[in-house]
Amino acid sequence: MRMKRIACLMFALILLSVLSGCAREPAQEVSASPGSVVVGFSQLGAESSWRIANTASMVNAADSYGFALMMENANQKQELQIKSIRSFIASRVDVIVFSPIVETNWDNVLREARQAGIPVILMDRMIETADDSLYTAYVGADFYAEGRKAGEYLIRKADALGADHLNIVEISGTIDSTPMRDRQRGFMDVIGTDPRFNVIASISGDFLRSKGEECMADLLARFGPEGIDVVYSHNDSMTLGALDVMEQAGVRPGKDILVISVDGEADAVRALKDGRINCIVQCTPALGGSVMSLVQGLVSNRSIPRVSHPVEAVFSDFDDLTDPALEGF
Ligand code: GZL
Repeated sequence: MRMKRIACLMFALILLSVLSGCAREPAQEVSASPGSVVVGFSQLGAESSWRIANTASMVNAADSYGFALMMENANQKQELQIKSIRSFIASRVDVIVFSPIVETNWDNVLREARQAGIPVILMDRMIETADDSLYTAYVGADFYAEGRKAGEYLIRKADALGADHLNIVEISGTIDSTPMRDRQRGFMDVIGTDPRFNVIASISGDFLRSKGEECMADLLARFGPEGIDVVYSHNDSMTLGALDVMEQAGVRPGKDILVISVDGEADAVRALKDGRINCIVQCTPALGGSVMSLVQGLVSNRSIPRVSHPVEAVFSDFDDLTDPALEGF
């Protein structure tokens, strides 16, 4: 019966995605044994190495738990995430997991999930809602702490350099996303009252490498290499784009302009070791194990923690960067 139900679910999902003409990718199901738990997972996109590693973490963890994972990729479109959640509800999955691309406008579809008796786990990003009962748990980084860590590094660096005035430009992530909002808020709460620091611009690169390049080119055109002392970029993909543009302009990133980044992907860690990035605040994509552990708790009728944050570090030019264990994801 269970396998017949999953087969029907798959047919229904494929049919839905064809009929709805939506661009979301049809559900990819991780094979599972009959009678397994079915998890509906809406992933927001594939915008960065972080996101790709995060998806792999979810797929691997579902497989290790023996769960059937119905995964749909929304290609950076909230409306496609909402469609996916509705299709999971129609398919009567056991648990819904999703990474909300932005914080707002989720109440209606999450009320439908609650009405259907399907628990929802937020993975990686939060939602803004007046009704906390719309989701059961959040698994993901403390982005405010990440922003604070970036600010604390900059204060330490300014102290070490004896700098008395630093112009900062911020290349932020997807507007209204939790990491963008909280990495900015945490950073500003640490450096905002220090007279040495002046944030002269903040523009969004949407977590994309290509837009990180565009942002850096725009900032250099507006302020000139001499007018910028620090780049604070909300993820490594945008940072790596910005490094290329700085070097094409004759700037030595990490020396002429300080570079602070977030995530910890392998190419960025290599740039850190090469002195092209000064600080990386770690943001781990490996959330799948924690998510599936909560799913196991839910289907076993155990109580589960409301918020789960991974332990995350900071890597910088104050550290011994020769450690081979420091390699990124
Ligand atoms: C953070 C995650 C962010 C990463 C980016 O948990 O939401 O989205 O920092 C990714 O690389 O695109």
